[in-house]
Amino acid sequence: MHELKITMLGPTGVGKTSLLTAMYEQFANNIGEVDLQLTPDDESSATLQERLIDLKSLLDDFEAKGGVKSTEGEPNDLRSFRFGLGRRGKQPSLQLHFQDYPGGYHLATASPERKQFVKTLLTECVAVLITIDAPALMEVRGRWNEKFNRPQQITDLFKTAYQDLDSPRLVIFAPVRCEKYIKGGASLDLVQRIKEEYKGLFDFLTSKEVESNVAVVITPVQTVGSVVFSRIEMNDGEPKFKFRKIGHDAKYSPEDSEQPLRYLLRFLLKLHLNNRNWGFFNFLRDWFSMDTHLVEAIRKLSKGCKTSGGFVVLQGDSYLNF
Ligand SMILES: Nc1nc2c(ncn2[C@@H]2O[C@H](COP(=O)(O)OP(=O)(O)OP(=O)(O)O)[C@@H](O)[C@H]2O)c(=O)[nH]1
Ligand SMILES: [Mg+2]
Repeated sequence: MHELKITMLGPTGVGKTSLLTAMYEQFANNIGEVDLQLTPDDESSATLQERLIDLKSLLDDFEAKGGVKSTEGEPNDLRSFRFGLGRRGKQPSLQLHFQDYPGGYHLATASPERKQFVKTLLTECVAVLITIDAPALMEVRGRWNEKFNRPQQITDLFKTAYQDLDSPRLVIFAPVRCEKYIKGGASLDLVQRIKEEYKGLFDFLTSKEVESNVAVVITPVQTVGSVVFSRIEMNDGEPKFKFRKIGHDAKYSPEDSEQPLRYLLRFLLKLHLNNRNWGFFNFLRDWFSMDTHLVEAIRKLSKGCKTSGGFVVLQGDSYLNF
Protein backbone atom coordinates (compact mmCIF):
# COMPACT_ATOMS: atom_id res chain seq x y z
CA MET A 1 0.00 0.00 0.00
CA HIS A 2 1.33 3.45 -0.87
CA GLU A 3 2.00 5.81 1.96
CA LEU A 4 1.81 9.59 2.11
CA LYS A 5 3.50 11.46 4.89
CA ILE A 6 2.21 14.52 6.69
CA THR A 7 4.13 16.43 9.36
CA MET A 8 2.54 17.85 12.49
CA LEU A 9 4.58 20.94 13.26
CA GLY A 10 4.50 23.04 16.41
CA PRO A 11 6.23 23.50 19.75
CA THR A 12 5.57 21.30 22.76
CA GLY A 13 2.13 21.65 24.23
CA VAL A 14 0.41 23.59 21.44
CA GLY A 15 -1.95 20.67 20.87
CA LYS A 16 -0.66 18.60 17.93
CA THR A 17 -1.60 15.21 19.34
CA SER A 18 -4.95 16.54 20.52
CA LEU A 19 -5.68 17.88 17.06
CA LEU A 20 -4.92 14.51 15.48
CA THR A 21 -7.14 12.84 18.03
CA ALA A 22 -10.11 15.11 17.33
CA MET A 23 -9.45 14.87 13.59
CA TYR A 24 -9.72 11.10 13.60
CA GLU A 25 -12.43 10.86 16.21
CA GLN A 26 -14.80 13.25 14.45
CA PHE A 27 -14.10 12.23 10.86
CA ALA A 28 -16.85 9.64 10.50
CA ASN A 29 -19.36 11.88 12.33
CA ASN A 30 -18.66 14.92 10.21
CA ILE A 31 -18.45 13.60 6.68
CA GLY A 32 -22.04 12.37 6.50
CA GLU A 33 -22.82 10.31 3.43
CA VAL A 34 -19.36 10.47 1.89
CA ASP A 35 -18.13 6.94 1.25
CA LEU A 36 -14.75 7.19 2.97
CA GLN A 37 -13.28 5.51 5.99
CA LEU A 38 -10.18 6.09 8.08
CA THR A 39 -8.79 3.05 9.82
CA PRO A 40 -5.98 3.56 12.33
CA ASP A 41 -3.41 0.80 12.78
CA ASP A 42 -3.42 -0.91 16.19
CA GLU A 43 -0.73 1.21 17.77
CA SER A 44 -2.29 4.47 16.58
CA SER A 45 -5.67 3.35 17.76
CA ALA A 46 -4.41 2.66 21.28
CA THR A 47 -2.62 6.01 21.56
CA LEU A 48 -5.59 7.93 20.19
CA GLN A 49 -7.81 6.26 22.73
CA GLU A 50 -5.60 7.45 25.59
CA ARG A 51 -5.50 10.98 24.24
CA LEU A 52 -9.24 11.05 23.92
CA ILE A 53 -9.62 10.17 27.57
CA ASP A 54 -7.14 12.94 28.42
CA LEU A 55 -9.08 15.47 26.34
CA LYS A 56 -12.42 14.49 27.79
CA SER A 57 -11.00 14.82 31.29
CA LEU A 58 -10.54 18.54 30.59
CA LEU A 59 -14.27 18.67 31.15
CA ASP A 60 -14.14 17.12 34.61
CA ASP A 61 -13.44 20.48 36.18
CA PHE A 62 -15.23 23.65 35.42
CA GLU A 63 -11.83 25.34 35.16
CA ALA A 64 -9.76 23.44 32.61
CA LYS A 65 -6.05 23.49 33.11
CA GLY A 66 -4.65 22.98 29.62
CA GLY A 67 -1.54 21.52 31.21
CA VAL A 68 1.37 20.34 29.09
CA LYS A 69 1.96 16.67 28.56
CA SER A 70 4.79 15.97 26.18
CA THR A 71 5.06 13.41 23.39
CA GLU A 72 8.19 11.50 24.33
CA GLY A 73 10.55 9.84 21.93
CA GLU A 74 13.76 9.63 19.98
CA PRO A 75 13.91 10.14 16.21
CA ASN A 76 13.49 6.44 15.53
CA ASP A 77 10.84 6.10 18.20
CA LEU A 78 8.41 8.76 17.12
CA ARG A 79 4.76 8.92 17.62
CA SER A 80 3.58 7.93 14.21
CA PHE A 81 -0.07 7.77 13.47
CA ARG A 82 -1.04 5.66 10.50
CA PHE A 83 -4.49 5.60 8.99
CA GLY A 84 -5.65 3.50 6.11
CA LEU A 85 -7.91 5.43 3.78
CA GLY A 86 -10.46 3.81 1.54
CA ARG A 87 -14.12 3.27 0.92
CA ARG A 88 -16.35 2.11 3.74
CA GLY A 89 -16.17 -1.60 4.35
CA LYS A 90 -13.32 -2.06 1.86
CA GLN A 91 -9.60 -2.67 2.27
CA PRO A 92 -7.89 0.71 2.56
CA SER A 93 -5.86 1.55 -0.51
CA LEU A 94 -3.70 4.42 0.73
CA GLN A 95 -1.94 5.00 3.98
CA LEU A 96 -1.79 8.45 5.57
CA HIS A 97 1.15 8.66 7.89
CA PHE A 98 1.12 11.57 10.34
CA GLN A 99 4.48 12.18 11.95
CA ASP A 100 3.73 13.67 15.32
CA TYR A 101 7.15 14.40 16.71
CA PRO A 102 7.89 16.03 20.07
CA GLY A 103 7.68 19.80 19.77
CA GLY A 104 11.04 20.13 21.53
CA TYR A 105 12.75 18.98 18.34
CA HIS A 106 12.82 22.40 16.85
CA LEU A 107 13.78 24.31 19.94
CA ALA A 108 16.92 26.40 19.57
CA THR A 109 18.59 24.00 22.02
CA ALA A 110 17.74 20.84 20.03
CA SER A 111 20.74 18.84 18.80
CA PRO A 112 21.84 19.22 15.14
CA GLU A 113 20.68 15.64 14.46
CA ARG A 114 17.22 16.43 15.70
CA LYS A 115 16.99 19.60 13.64
CA GLN A 116 18.20 17.74 10.57
CA PHE A 117 15.62 15.10 11.22
CA VAL A 118 12.76 17.60 11.18
CA LYS A 119 14.06 19.20 7.99
CA THR A 120 14.22 15.86 6.19
CA LEU A 121 10.74 15.08 7.41
CA LEU A 122 9.39 18.33 6.07
CA THR A 123 10.98 17.78 2.67
CA GLU A 124 9.48 14.30 2.31
CA CYS A 125 5.98 15.24 3.36
CA VAL A 126 3.24 16.17 0.95
CA ALA A 127 1.63 18.36 3.60
CA VAL A 128 2.47 20.14 6.83
CA LEU A 129 0.04 21.01 9.57
CA ILE A 130 1.24 23.95 11.62
CA THR A 131 -0.63 23.78 14.89
CA ILE A 132 -1.04 27.18 16.51
CA ASP A 133 -2.17 27.88 20.06
CA ALA A 134 -4.87 30.46 19.35
CA PRO A 135 -5.05 32.12 22.79
CA ALA A 136 -1.28 32.75 22.74
CA LEU A 137 -1.70 34.31 19.30
CA MET A 138 -4.73 36.41 20.19
CA GLU A 139 -4.57 37.50 23.81
CA VAL A 140 -2.76 40.64 25.05
CA ARG A 141 -1.93 41.41 21.41
CA GLY A 142 0.19 38.32 21.03
CA ARG A 143 2.39 39.08 24.03
CA TRP A 144 3.00 35.32 24.50
CA ASN A 145 2.92 34.23 20.90
CA GLU A 146 6.66 33.98 20.37
CA LYS A 147 7.04 31.92 23.53
CA PHE A 148 4.29 29.41 22.79
CA ASN A 149 4.11 29.23 18.99
CA ARG A 150 7.71 29.99 17.92
CA PRO A 151 6.86 31.43 14.51
CA GLN A 152 10.48 32.39 13.85
CA GLN A 153 11.78 28.85 14.25
CA ILE A 154 9.03 27.47 12.08
CA THR A 155 9.89 30.03 9.42
CA ASP A 156 13.57 29.10 9.52
CA LEU A 157 12.69 25.46 9.16
CA PHE A 158 10.67 26.11 6.01
CA LYS A 159 13.45 28.20 4.56
CA THR A 160 15.84 25.28 4.68
CA ALA A 161 13.36 22.49 3.90
CA TYR A 162 11.50 24.14 1.00
CA GLN A 163 14.54 24.92 -1.15
CA ASP A 164 14.38 23.66 -4.72
CA LEU A 165 11.01 21.97 -4.37
CA ASP A 166 10.26 19.76 -7.36
CA SER A 167 6.62 19.03 -6.61
CA PRO A 168 3.65 20.75 -4.92
CA ARG A 169 3.09 20.89 -1.19
CA LEU A 170 0.22 21.88 1.04
CA VAL A 171 0.76 23.99 4.15
CA ILE A 172 -2.14 24.05 6.61
CA PHE A 173 -2.24 26.57 9.43
CA ALA A 174 -4.45 25.06 12.09
CA PRO A 175 -5.12 27.38 15.02
CA VAL A 176 -6.50 25.23 17.85
CA ARG A 177 -8.31 26.03 21.10
CA CYS A 178 -10.03 28.80 19.15
CA GLU A 179 -13.52 28.39 20.58
CA LYS A 180 -13.53 31.92 21.98
CA TYR A 181 -12.62 33.57 18.68
CA ILE A 182 -14.75 31.55 16.30
CA LYS A 183 -17.83 31.38 18.53
CA GLY A 184 -17.27 34.99 19.56
CA GLY A 185 -17.22 36.14 15.92
CA ALA A 186 -13.57 37.18 15.86
CA SER A 187 -12.52 34.86 13.04
CA LEU A 188 -11.35 37.74 10.87
CA ASP A 189 -9.09 38.93 13.67
CA LEU A 190 -7.71 35.41 13.93
CA VAL A 191 -6.80 35.38 10.24
CA GLN A 192 -5.33 38.87 10.51
CA ARG A 193 -3.21 37.91 13.52
CA ILE A 194 -1.84 34.84 11.73
CA LYS A 195 -0.86 37.02 8.79
CA GLU A 196 0.89 39.45 11.13
CA GLU A 197 2.71 36.97 13.32
CA TYR A 198 3.79 34.69 10.48
CA LYS A 199 4.65 37.50 8.09
CA GLY A 200 8.19 36.23 7.65
CA LEU A 201 6.89 32.80 6.67
CA PHE A 202 4.32 34.24 4.27
CA ASP A 203 6.98 36.43 2.66
CA PHE A 204 8.97 33.28 2.03
CA LEU A 205 6.03 31.20 0.83
CA THR A 206 4.95 33.93 -1.61
CA SER A 207 8.44 34.40 -3.01
CA LYS A 208 8.70 33.64 -6.72
CA GLU A 209 10.55 30.34 -6.44
CA VAL A 210 8.30 28.88 -3.77
CA GLU A 211 4.83 30.20 -4.55
CA SER A 212 4.30 28.15 -7.69
CA ASN A 213 4.70 24.94 -5.69
CA VAL A 214 2.93 25.65 -2.43
CA ALA A 215 -0.74 25.91 -1.51
CA VAL A 216 -1.55 27.53 1.83
CA VAL A 217 -4.76 27.37 3.82
CA ILE A 218 -6.00 28.32 7.29
CA THR A 219 -8.36 25.90 9.04
CA PRO A 220 -9.30 26.91 12.62
CA VAL A 221 -10.24 23.96 14.82
CA GLN A 222 -12.17 23.97 18.07
CA THR A 223 -10.37 21.01 19.58
CA VAL A 224 -12.72 20.51 22.51
CA GLY A 225 -15.67 22.68 21.51
CA SER A 226 -17.03 23.35 24.95
CA VAL A 227 -13.95 24.72 26.71
CA VAL A 228 -13.11 28.38 26.13
CA PHE A 229 -10.16 30.52 27.06
CA SER A 230 -10.94 32.61 30.13
CA ARG A 231 -7.84 34.40 31.44
CA ILE A 232 -4.10 34.44 31.93
CA GLU A 233 -2.72 34.02 35.44
CA MET A 234 0.86 34.94 36.15
CA ASN A 235 2.83 32.54 38.28
CA ASP A 236 6.45 33.54 39.06
CA GLY A 237 6.59 35.48 35.82
CA GLU A 238 5.24 32.51 33.84
CA PRO A 239 1.85 32.87 32.17
CA LYS A 240 -0.73 30.16 32.76
CA PHE A 241 -3.59 30.12 30.29
CA LYS A 242 -6.86 29.23 32.00
CA PHE A 243 -9.93 27.82 30.32
CA ARG A 244 -13.46 27.18 31.48
CA LYS A 245 -16.36 25.04 30.39
CA ILE A 246 -19.21 26.83 28.67
CA GLY A 247 -21.71 25.15 31.00
CA HIS A 248 -21.74 22.75 33.91
CA ASP A 249 -22.80 19.76 31.85
CA ALA A 250 -20.86 20.73 28.72
CA LYS A 251 -19.56 17.76 26.71
CA TYR A 252 -16.55 17.09 24.52
CA SER A 253 -17.76 18.42 21.17
CA PRO A 254 -14.94 19.45 18.82
CA GLU A 255 -15.87 21.48 15.78
CA ASP A 256 -14.34 21.49 12.31
CA SER A 257 -11.63 19.06 13.33
CA GLU A 258 -11.99 17.11 10.06
CA GLN A 259 -11.45 20.24 7.94
CA PRO A 260 -7.66 19.88 7.64
CA LEU A 261 -8.22 16.37 6.25
CA ARG A 262 -10.81 17.60 3.80
CA TYR A 263 -8.32 20.12 2.47
CA LEU A 264 -5.56 17.53 2.35
CA LEU A 265 -7.62 15.06 0.30
CA ARG A 266 -8.88 17.83 -1.95
CA PHE A 267 -5.26 18.77 -2.64
CA LEU A 268 -4.33 15.15 -3.43
CA LEU A 269 -7.24 14.75 -5.80
CA LYS A 270 -6.30 17.95 -7.58
CA LEU A 271 -2.73 16.72 -7.98
CA HIS A 272 -4.21 13.75 -9.78
CA LEU A 273 -6.54 15.85 -11.93
CA ASN A 274 -3.77 18.25 -12.93
CA ASN A 275 -2.12 15.22 -14.47
CA ARG A 276 1.42 16.49 -14.50
CA ASN A 277 4.67 14.91 -13.53
CA TRP A 278 4.92 15.38 -9.79
CA GLY A 279 8.15 13.60 -8.94
CA PHE A 280 7.70 11.27 -6.09
CA PHE A 281 3.94 11.75 -5.77
CA ASN A 282 3.30 10.25 -9.20
CA PHE A 283 1.81 7.12 -7.68
CA LEU A 284 -1.23 9.21 -6.73
CA ARG A 285 -2.30 9.22 -10.34
CA ASP A 286 -2.29 5.44 -10.45
CA TRP A 287 -4.08 5.27 -7.16
CA PHE A 288 -6.94 7.48 -8.28
CA SER A 289 -7.05 6.01 -11.77
CA MET A 290 -7.72 2.61 -10.31
CA ASP A 291 -10.64 3.73 -8.23
CA THR A 292 -13.24 6.06 -9.71
CA HIS A 293 -15.43 5.70 -6.61
CA LEU A 294 -12.67 7.14 -4.52
CA VAL A 295 -12.37 10.10 -6.87
CA GLU A 296 -16.08 10.76 -6.51
CA ALA A 297 -15.98 10.37 -2.73
CA ILE A 298 -13.13 12.86 -2.35
CA ARG A 299 -14.80 15.25 -4.75
CA LYS A 300 -17.86 15.19 -2.49
CA LEU A 301 -15.74 15.54 0.60
CA SER A 302 -14.05 18.60 -0.91
CA LYS A 303 -17.38 20.33 -1.34
CA GLY A 304 -17.58 20.45 2.44
CA CYS A 305 -14.35 22.44 2.79
CA LYS A 306 -15.30 25.58 4.66
CA THR A 307 -14.32 28.90 3.11
CA SER A 308 -15.59 31.44 5.63
CA GLY A 309 -15.53 32.00 9.38
CA GLY A 310 -11.75 31.91 9.59
CA PHE A 311 -11.24 29.36 6.78
CA VAL A 312 -9.18 30.84 3.96
CA VAL A 313 -7.18 29.66 0.99
CA LEU A 314 -4.25 32.06 1.06
CA GLN A 315 -2.48 30.85 -2.05
CA GLY A 316 -2.41 28.03 -4.57
CA ASP A 317 -6.02 28.06 -5.83
CA SER A 318 -4.90 26.04 -8.83
CA TYR A 319 -3.94 23.19 -6.48
CA LEU A 320 -7.30 23.17 -4.76
CA ASN A 321 -10.08 24.29 -7.07
CA PHE A 322 -11.64 21.89 -9.56
N1 LIG B 1 -8.08 23.91 27.19
C1 LIG B 1 -7.67 23.13 26.21
N2 LIG B 1 -6.65 22.32 26.42
C2 LIG B 1 -6.25 21.54 25.43
C3 LIG B 1 -6.85 21.55 24.15
N3 LIG B 1 -6.21 20.69 23.34
C4 LIG B 1 -5.25 20.15 24.08
N4 LIG B 1 -5.26 20.62 25.34
C5 LIG B 1 -4.35 20.23 26.43
O1 LIG B 1 -3.07 20.76 26.14
C6 LIG B 1 -2.05 19.85 26.49
C7 LIG B 1 -1.06 19.68 25.37
O2 LIG B 1 -1.69 19.13 24.24
P1 LIG B 1 -0.94 18.08 23.29
O3 LIG B 1 -1.91 17.73 22.22
O4 LIG B 1 -0.35 16.99 24.06
O5 LIG B 1 0.23 18.97 22.69
P2 LIG B 1 1.42 18.55 21.71
O6 LIG B 1 1.56 19.65 20.74
O7 LIG B 1 1.16 17.20 21.17
O8 LIG B 1 2.70 18.55 22.64
P3 LIG B 1 4.08 17.70 22.47
O9 LIG B 1 3.67 16.29 22.19
O10 LIG B 1 4.79 17.89 23.76
O11 LIG B 1 4.85 18.30 21.34
C8 LIG B 1 -2.75 18.55 26.89
O12 LIG B 1 -2.69 18.43 28.30
C9 LIG B 1 -4.17 18.72 26.44
O13 LIG B 1 -5.09 18.10 27.32
C10 LIG B 1 -7.94 22.46 23.97
O14 LIG B 1 -8.55 22.57 22.91
N5 LIG B 1 -8.30 23.21 25.03
MG1 LIG C 1 2.20 15.46 21.15
